[in-house]
Amino acid sequence: MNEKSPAVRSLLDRREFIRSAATGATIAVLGGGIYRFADEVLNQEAQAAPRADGRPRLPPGQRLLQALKPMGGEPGHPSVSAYRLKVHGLVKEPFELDFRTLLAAGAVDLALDVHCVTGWSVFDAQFRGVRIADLASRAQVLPTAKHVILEAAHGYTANVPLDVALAPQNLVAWQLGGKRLPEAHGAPVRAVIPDRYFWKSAKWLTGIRFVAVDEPGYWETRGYHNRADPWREERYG
Ligand SMILES: Nc1nc2c(c(=O)[nH]1)N[C@H]1C(S)=C(S)[C@@H](COP(=O)(O)O)O[C@H]1N2
Ligand SMILES: [Mo]
Repeated sequence: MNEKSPAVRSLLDRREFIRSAATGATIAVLGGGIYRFADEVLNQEAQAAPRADGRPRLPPGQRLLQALKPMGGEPGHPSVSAYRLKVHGLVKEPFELDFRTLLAAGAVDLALDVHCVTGWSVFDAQFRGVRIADLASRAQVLPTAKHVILEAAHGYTANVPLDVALAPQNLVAWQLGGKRLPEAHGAPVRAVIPDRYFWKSAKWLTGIRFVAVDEPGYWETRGYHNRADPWREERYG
């Protein structure tokens, strides 16, 4: 394999090509050579294309997949009619939304990169949801709040500092890839915190609680890193 030949480089600039490379397709290039592009080529391209903040798009030690992998967990109640999201804790105006009200609370469609601690990442996963920041401003978070606890079915929780939680790419999401979120991925509603390892993205979300003192969650109390920044490889605590 010759990654540096100009023909290969120019092909690599084309998105469509990158997609076919991801499938491991065999490609004939100018000059008659046949190159089989393994996933590593795509991963090297991903490493080379930095984010707006200058970080490599693919964090260290991660490998790109084409779609989210269901990683398990104990699902909550699947029914949308029974669904409630509670926004509470250190806020001036706590509130609860049912599914219909949530859908009408200012939905956005975002293409988000996610990074699982087990080593896979997905680029541009299409989520529809409401920004956590919008829910927070509606609740009027008190100045004493410093951390956010994402609460899910069966007592699963994940913690993030308030400033991290309020980043504009963080969602409470009910659609993935233009379709209703599959149950395995957290239906009816999950959190998405793309810039932290994916365990922070609580599936089967039931509440967002603002607190003064940090509360390490399900994985954070089982040996995983409290901050979980994929670019620092904060996998284990
Ligand atoms: N409620 C709940 N949320 C959860 C989990 C869980 O077990 N329960 N697992 C976490 C972990 S470890 C990961 S990697 C992601 C996986 O999300 P996915 O199954 O949609 O890929 O969900 C996170 N959210
Ligand atoms: Mo995970």
